[in-house]
Amino acid sequence: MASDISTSLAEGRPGTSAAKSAQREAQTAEFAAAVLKGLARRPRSIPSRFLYDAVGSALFEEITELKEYYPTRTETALLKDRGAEIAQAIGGVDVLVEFGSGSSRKTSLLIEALDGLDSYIPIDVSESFLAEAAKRLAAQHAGLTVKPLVGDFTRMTTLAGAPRGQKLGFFSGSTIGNLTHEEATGFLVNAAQLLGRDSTFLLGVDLKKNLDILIPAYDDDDGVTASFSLNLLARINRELDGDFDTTQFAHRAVYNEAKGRVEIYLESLTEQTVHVRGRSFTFARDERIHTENSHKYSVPEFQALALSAGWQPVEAWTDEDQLFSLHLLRLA
Ligand code: AVJ
Repeated sequence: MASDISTSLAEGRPGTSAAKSAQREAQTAEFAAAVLKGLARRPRSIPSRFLYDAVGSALFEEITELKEYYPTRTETALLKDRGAEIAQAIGGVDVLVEFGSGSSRKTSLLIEALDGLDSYIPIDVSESFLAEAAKRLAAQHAGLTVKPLVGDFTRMTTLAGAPRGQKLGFFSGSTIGNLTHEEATGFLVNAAQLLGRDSTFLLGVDLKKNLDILIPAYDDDDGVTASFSLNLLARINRELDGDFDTTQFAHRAVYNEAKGRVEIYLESLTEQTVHVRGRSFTFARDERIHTENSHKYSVPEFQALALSAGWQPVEAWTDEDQLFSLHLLRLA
């Protein structure tokens, strides 16, 4: 059977250029609203999803290859080394549903380990990433039906056009760490509804660990993570007629012990006034904008969270240095 990439996408008519420019406009309006609201409130904060424009996504790819950034390489090694064992624990599966079309390397390793998989459904808000990932995966796995779904999986209530059969969800890279515990629980409840009865869910979750390892992963020597954070201000300048001087803000990564998370901030190095879309924002020296959270979970902590969202923990795999975990969950 030849690989088939379905073009029936979930939302809109993304093929036409009119639809594309309308979509771009809607995205800019959403970004503007979030930035103006986020800079006006105290403490100031901007949601982390806005870090991922084209420049930010390319910088994040660079982060995943840094010596200090252990999550990507550790998760990939777990999938490679324990893939057979993981596939056995999962059992029969027909449809793989990936939340966020991540690096196709990790997905490929999982697909290879799973025997008898029929279809792969990557879900992502970015149509271009999705199309590219879908094309790569279809080319790499002859006989696999690839049906990309454009949309925000946190708000999706059904898997439009999904084939019948046993489903496995996949949410890699500890992306769930961006969510608060409450948001993560909500996400898991929604995923249970999307995947349906008897489904399984494989998630990559970053472990709690020594700060000597954790902090450099979010504040590397080459300053790639700093550039990734500061790109948010550059993006505001590009898209929202902003005048941030990116040399007058610094990237800060701090661990919040009580909340079990790395918090990322942009800190004003001086007293300064910045303009965005004609509005003024005055920063005191040392005043911060909160841009990201990266929650860390021990194995039992994540299992308790999963249980509270209606998922039964089946097994968890960790590397020998206890840096990263893969959790398998099952719906009763
Ligand atoms: C994509 C959310 C998993 O928290 O490790 C990495 C994002 N930010 N370095 C993470 C991130 C700065 C990353 N996640």
